[in-house]
Amino acid sequence: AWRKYSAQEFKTKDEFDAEVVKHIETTLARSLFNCDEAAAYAGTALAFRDRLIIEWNRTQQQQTNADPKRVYYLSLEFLMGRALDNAMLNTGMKDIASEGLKDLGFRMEDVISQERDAALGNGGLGRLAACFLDSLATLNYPAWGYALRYRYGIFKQEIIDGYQVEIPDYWLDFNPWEFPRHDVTVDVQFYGNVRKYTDDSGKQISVWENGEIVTAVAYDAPIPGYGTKTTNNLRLWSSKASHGEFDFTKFNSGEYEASVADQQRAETISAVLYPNDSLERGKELRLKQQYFWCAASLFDIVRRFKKSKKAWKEFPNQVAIQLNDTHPTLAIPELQRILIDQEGLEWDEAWSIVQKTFGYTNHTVLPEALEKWSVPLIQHLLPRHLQIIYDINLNFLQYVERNFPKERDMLSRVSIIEESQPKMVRMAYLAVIGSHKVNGVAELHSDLIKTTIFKDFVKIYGPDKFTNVTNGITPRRWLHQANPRLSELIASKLGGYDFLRDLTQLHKLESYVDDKEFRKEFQEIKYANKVRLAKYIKEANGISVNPSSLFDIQVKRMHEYKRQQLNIFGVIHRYLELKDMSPEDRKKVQPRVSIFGGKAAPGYWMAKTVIHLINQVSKVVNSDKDIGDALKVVFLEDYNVSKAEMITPASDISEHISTAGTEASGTSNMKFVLNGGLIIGTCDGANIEITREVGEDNIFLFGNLSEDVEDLRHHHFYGDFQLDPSLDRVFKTIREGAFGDAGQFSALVNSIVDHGDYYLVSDDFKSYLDTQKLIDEAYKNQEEWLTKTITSVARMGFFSSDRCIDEYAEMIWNVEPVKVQGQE
Ligand code: 26W
Repeated sequence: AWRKYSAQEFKTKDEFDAEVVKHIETTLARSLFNCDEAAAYAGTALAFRDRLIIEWNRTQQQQTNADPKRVYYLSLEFLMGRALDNAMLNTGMKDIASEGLKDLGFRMEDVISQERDAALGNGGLGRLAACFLDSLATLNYPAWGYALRYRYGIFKQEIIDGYQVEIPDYWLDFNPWEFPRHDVTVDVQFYGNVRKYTDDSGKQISVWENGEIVTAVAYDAPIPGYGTKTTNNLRLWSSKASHGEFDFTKFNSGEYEASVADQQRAETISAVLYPNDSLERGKELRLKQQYFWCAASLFDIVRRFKKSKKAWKEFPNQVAIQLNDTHPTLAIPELQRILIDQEGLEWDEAWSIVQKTFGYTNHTVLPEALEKWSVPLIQHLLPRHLQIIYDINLNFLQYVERNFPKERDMLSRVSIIEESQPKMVRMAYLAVIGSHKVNGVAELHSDLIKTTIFKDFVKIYGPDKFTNVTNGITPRRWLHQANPRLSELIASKLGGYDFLRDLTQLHKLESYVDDKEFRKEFQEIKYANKVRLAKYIKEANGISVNPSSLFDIQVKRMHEYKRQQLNIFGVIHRYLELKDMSPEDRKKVQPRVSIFGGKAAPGYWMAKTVIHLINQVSKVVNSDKDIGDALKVVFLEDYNVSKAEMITPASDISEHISTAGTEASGTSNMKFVLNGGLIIGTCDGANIEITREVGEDNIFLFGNLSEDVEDLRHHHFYGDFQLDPSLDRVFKTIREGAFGDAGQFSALVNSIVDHGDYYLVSDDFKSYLDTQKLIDEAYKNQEEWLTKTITSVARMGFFSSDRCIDEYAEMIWNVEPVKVQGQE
């Protein structure tokens, strides 16, 4: 691999070891005589951290001096995973460190696995934000991420007796990657009242007062780019009581307990990541989190802008703020409030600045995931913001009325305020109205939002406000780090690792598709990755799987729309077919391992039922002597980023089988193909663009199209449908108790048989089974399969998050890279 620069590198393994030892003995105050893997990890992390700090300081200084337009990515989630391996690869010094650790008696793999995941996210949206930070730094964009410093990330999942159990993820015991900035604080107000008066010049003034103050403290984490000197900043806000340790007046008047309770209430704001990834529950604490984080971040951004002493109209030329879904939408009324109440701007001038500053990314069309907050709740918590939201709405509706005088019924449809009981604030509408661009995350999804949830807004603003930026993934983590041998093989053919910075270069691999030596190595790497996963399955689940079997993987959050139930019903069908066969015939079938993984939101009973069913099927099938290697079923506990890095390179087929029109994009689909696996998928999200790139012959598509979904649901509604006969048989088997007490699964079965089959499992079942058959046949021809996988890898260049970030920079942010100069 390339080496970064001279000033900050370890020139030899001995130099590295000296640094590690120094940190273990001094920073950690530990003796080398009981240096375990945890200490080796800590020493290594601290040694690399020192390197990052120098780069990070230099980047921030130079960006401050150049004072270019910056990007601020507001996301309630950053699913970062581990940092050490990434830091080693990005600085180009992993090889030296491996040698050094070996001398100290440690294996690099073991040291890396000591680190806890930074699991500050639920799934796709949070991991996308993490990939974006990697690309922003690698492409030298001056960019900051803003989020919350949760004390508890996404819960740890344990499977006990086949059921999901949630364990708190307290991850901050030792985190060398964060730097508390006790001097960088913001006081954030809640509750209180608004006092209005007219000043001497006759101007209406609003003062938000008598609220409760909570202090935000900044914690910063360095984000190194790959092969660049840019190291950007991720700023996480932690909440604490505004009066420090405890309230002395209360303490002195004997209210010691009350003062500690106050402190705990303040700290609760940033205590825990909400584990729902698609259901909005309207909890007050969640709204508090959102405002706390938006207010602290905007104060910070405005403070930085004001240092430059530029005129306010320059603000949108210095600042681009991207809203990752509607979670940070309160930033819109907050900036308007700062500009009019605190900086004294006129409404219209302020509003034009606000609109130019924000961009909004939508990640879902599922109605239950669209955020709405009750008017009484906002009135109580943020009284001034509610007034501003009403004023934004009034101006907007007047504009609509002027421009569409004949469409009176449009007004209630597009109003930010839903006239329900209680009234609700529709956050997505506020985000659309307050932004200059709105984007979806894959072509189909961006088309769908224009024809469904934002249809009226396309008419009001014209189509140019709405655009598409198809998601991407960072090839650094998802190829180079997760699959180092494949990365090395590619580098050996492409003349180095440049493809990691320009993934389109992968196309040159196509000329090696017939190269015998290359094919052999490619296949060996896939096999080795499967052996590694098989070993892990044995350790974690006690199940022996044959690495020569077809590995069929579905890992993602558990959700009805993602249809893990379709997959497991397919597995049961396969099991029944195997049972029907003679032992001789059974020997002829393609052996398969069906692997599942994913968390269910703690209150999502149906998703938990599917986990339970998978585990029950696993128990029955794996212990059935008739079946042997022909079929194994595995549920991997606690799927997370670091496990994904091991699992992804080991797939032959991965499943991306959402009901058409429901998965906005998907990003693991891209990761699997980039690592030499094929897809079984529906015509949904980014699967469609993956098909465009790799070619129809290299993907297994099935099922109904999104344009047919509405009709199909109608048929179900009017009782006009026939349950698929194979699915009927599967249900019969479940009802007979083949997988334990049938009562446990009745709600799941009934959702399809009696309650309209909303996700169209029955409608797609036959097509799914037929396609799985095709896959069994195709896999038997290993040479052809290999050709498909190599060709696909070569055609995945489009899906780098670098391409994606360049599109945002050009179409939405209007920002340019700033090259950081280093001392050579
Ligand atoms: C309000 C509760 C809530 C929390 C999170 C609702 C919705 C979310 C996210 C939008 C869920 C999510 O992660 N969406 C995923 O975003 C990915 C990145 O764009 C897409 O690839 C996935 O298709 C989409 O489901």
